[in-house]
Amino acid sequence: MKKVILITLTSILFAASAQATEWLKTRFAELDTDGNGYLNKTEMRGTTKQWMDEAGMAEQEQIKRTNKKLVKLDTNSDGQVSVDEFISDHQKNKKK
Ligand SMILES: [Ca+2]
Ligand SMILES: [Ca+2]
Repeated sequence: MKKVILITLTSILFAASAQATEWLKTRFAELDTDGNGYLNKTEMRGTTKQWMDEAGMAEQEQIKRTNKKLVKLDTNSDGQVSVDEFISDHQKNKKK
């Protein structure tokens, strides 16, 4: 009986994380406006502009923070964020 519960739980968790990955991929595709599979600085702004505007942040501060976020996401330092870098950052955040 215990084993059945464990298997059920594992498949629920797996489904949830697969769904989250799918969601992130969709989100990434929306942000990647030129569709080259990478987010550059301009496209990254699309991820942060709305909430930064809402937070009342000045333009210069917004750009500074966005660039910082890009550097953080860009684990292989090629100046762009790939879909893998994008997804693994979200997974890292979840573990915290
Ligand atoms: Ca792009
Ligand atoms: Ca990169």
